[in-house]
Amino acid sequence: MTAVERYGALRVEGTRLLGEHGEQVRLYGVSTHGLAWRSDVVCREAFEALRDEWHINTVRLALYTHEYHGYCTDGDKEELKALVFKGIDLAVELGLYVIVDWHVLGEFSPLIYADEAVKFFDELSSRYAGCPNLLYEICNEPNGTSDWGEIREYATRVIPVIRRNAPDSVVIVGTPEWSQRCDLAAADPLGFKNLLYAFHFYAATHFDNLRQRLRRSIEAGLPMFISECSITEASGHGDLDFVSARAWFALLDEYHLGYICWSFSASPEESGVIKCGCSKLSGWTDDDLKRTGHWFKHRFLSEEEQQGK
Ligand code: IDC
Repeated sequence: MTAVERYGALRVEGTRLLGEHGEQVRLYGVSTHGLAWRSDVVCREAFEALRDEWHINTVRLALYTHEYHGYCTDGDKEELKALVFKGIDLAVELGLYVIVDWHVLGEFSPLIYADEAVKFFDELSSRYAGCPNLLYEICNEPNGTSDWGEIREYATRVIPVIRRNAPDSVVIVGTPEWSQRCDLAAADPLGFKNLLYAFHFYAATHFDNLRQRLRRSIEAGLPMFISECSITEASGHGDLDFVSARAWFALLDEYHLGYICWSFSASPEESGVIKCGCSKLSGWTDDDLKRTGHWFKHRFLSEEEQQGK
């Protein structure tokens, strides 16, 4: 039975993500690198192998807005959109959940491309209205001077557009400082139902003070989702920190938080889980994986044991 057959349409109640029959759901899986950067992983072979060999239940499609042939800069809009649709259609076929990530990063503020976002999410949500597989992530990592007020303004423009077409959809909202200031959102949450707030961590850079911040926000009632994480440094490079990773995942386990690994790619940095030069789209052996790849693959495989399937 696939994850979507099992849990169906998702909803948020309190701090918990629930399936159609009221059971708590943990989403876990991988994010693509920028879709314009390595599009070949958006194919049936890779998604099916991720599901069947790594036992993930969710794929995140990272649509950079600004850099890497960004959707709002020099990217080919139609091509990128077609890739997003292809990724969603594959997820539907394979019973995976799929997150479409409007990858705000280099432009700092989600307001910069808010008009484009409204157009994009309107088209997406009308095309996939009623699709239980799809979650909408409206701004990856606001940063720089972008504060919660700006994100609130942006979210208040974009969420109603999505909800007009897909009233019950789950929407993931980023927070200031690279989706780490969940405390600001917890102090002033948005007035929409079925929201998850994003928190991102890179275990070799982010430690206990941020774990405490995440814990306090959940305890304050904010529903959280880890839409990006790795066990590397925040640069995506550097040494791995297995001790910090263990502490992070103990916290995630305590609250049954969903998480997505950045990134399923052969990018040169350590966070790209596939070794550089490996172009396989399935059947990755241990030799094909970086240490991050080994770690996440084993983590995913242990999810099922934990959940007693
Ligand atoms: C990184 C990519 C890297 C790329 C860079 C561009 O791994 O190849 O050169 O973006 O800025 C994030 C971001 C995510 C980053 C990742 C690792 O959401 O886009 O990817 N990271 O640095 N936040 C914290 C870390």
